[in-house]
Amino acid sequence: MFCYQCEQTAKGSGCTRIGVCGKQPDVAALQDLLVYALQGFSQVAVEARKNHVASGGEGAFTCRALFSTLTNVNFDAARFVPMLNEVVERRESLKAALAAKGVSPAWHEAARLVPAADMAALVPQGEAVGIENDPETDADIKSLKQTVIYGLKGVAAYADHAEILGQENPALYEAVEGLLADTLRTDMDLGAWVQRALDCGNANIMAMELLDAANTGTYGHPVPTEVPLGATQGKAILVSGHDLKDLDMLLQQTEGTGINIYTHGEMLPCHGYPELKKHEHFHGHYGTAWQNQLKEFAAFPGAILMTTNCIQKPAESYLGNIFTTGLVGWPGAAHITENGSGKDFSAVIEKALAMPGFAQDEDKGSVMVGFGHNAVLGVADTVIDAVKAGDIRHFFLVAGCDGARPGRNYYTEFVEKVPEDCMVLTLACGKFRFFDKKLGDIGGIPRLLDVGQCNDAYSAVKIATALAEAFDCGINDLPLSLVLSWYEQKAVAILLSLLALGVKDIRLGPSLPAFITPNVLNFLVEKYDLKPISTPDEDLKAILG
Ligand code: FSO
Ligand code: SF4
Repeated sequence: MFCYQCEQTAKGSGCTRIGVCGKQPDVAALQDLLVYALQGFSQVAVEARKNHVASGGEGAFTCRALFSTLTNVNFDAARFVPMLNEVVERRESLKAALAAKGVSPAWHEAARLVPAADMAALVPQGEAVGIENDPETDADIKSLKQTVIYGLKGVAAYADHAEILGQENPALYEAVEGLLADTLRTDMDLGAWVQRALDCGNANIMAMELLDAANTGTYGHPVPTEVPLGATQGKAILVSGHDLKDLDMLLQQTEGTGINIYTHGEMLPCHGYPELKKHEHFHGHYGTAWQNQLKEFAAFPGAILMTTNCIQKPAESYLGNIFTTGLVGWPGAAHITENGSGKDFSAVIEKALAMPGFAQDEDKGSVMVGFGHNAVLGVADTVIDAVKAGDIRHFFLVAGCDGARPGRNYYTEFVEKVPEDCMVLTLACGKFRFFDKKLGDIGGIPRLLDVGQCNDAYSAVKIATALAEAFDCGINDLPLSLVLSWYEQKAVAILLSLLALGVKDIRLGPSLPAFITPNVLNFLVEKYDLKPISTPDEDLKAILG
């Protein structure tokens, strides 16, 4: 196997024997085969659009399948087989409709792929189309091509979350399929690939905007909300991942059962949504970021529901208590499927009722969430006045993923050292490095504002754009600095979006992507002033002068 799509890749260069994330070689091969099949499928889908052949949900399917290959989503080899077969079924039906219109171009090999009949033969088939066997010889083009593929995995994740809540945009699907089809091309120069990477960033803005509309349209705009960090006596279910609808369904199905619902990791911001927080048994938040789940899940005295990434190999002690749903999967963990009219979480509920629950109340303080674009822009006048009066000197967006590798305490130290006349906006699971710090307020506005999940990066973009408008300047002229941490491919998509918006001077850590070549990095440094993090002191000094 060879995989270098995430930040924790082995030796900073690539996982070759087994993934640091726990991905086995067979899963790696099946993911590569699925991506290859989707590249071919996209070539056919692009042709179908051009020829007005009716779409039967190809875009949504492509996103769903692509999302399943994102880091820490699905580790269950068997789940990839029906997806591969569905790619081929859908592809052949589009081809037949095209042929009926007299359109039968020369399809790329990927668009003619026939998956082998059994697992033993599928794995070598996947290995043959892995990154190492990419016929592309130009290292920089290969680097940008992989950047586009990884960015598209992130776009697909956002599009899938939005689709689950009924929000779709044909222009977004068209962009995803067009870009994925282009990744099969061998006739594009470096400039064209740079453009594709920026196009991927723009597609991601569309996806994030759609997801924002889906989340806020369904559950209301998040409002500032205090979330208890301890526990309350009684039976309990812990929900992790990112999916709001799964949480909503679970909250409804546990109403009146006496079970309290807790969030873990990226589900924390869900407490700010009016239509979710209205449930009295939606108690609070338990634990921190995804990489601490082995310890935190093992100690949780109830059932656990994993709705999306990031799942880690469950310890034996809680394998029987953890349930997966949606695209997330782990071999041996019980999986809850969609049954046509929703999901039936009774197995999770039964498990929670059979488990001890919390014997007593545990008070561990609280944190504030709910500072999405609507809440922050609601106090925009106060913020703008505070900036003009010199009460707020600078804004820092300290955002992105958390992870297991060392070096991430940079972000804790950075936030601790941000001067008191500066605000910190944060989003995604990297916030758990400092989310419970009491940073006080400036003129009644908390200095630490939790904008939401990584899925809410659009909120940060909207806040920055609105501030730039208010000050009649560009985003790069604002007293705003972006200090980002990345781990998986949603972060790649967000970075490409920021570059597409022309945002400069981003600091990125804890290490740079292994799939970026020195030449591509030089280009990013020269054109966008992108830089790796150094030390909190040096970076703060460089930013604040
Ligand atoms: Fe974190 Fe994982 Fe949300 Fe990522 S839980 S690391 S960017 O997959 O999704 O922030
Ligand atoms: Fe390695 Fe990351 Fe790929 Fe997992 S997703 S195999 S850790 S590079």
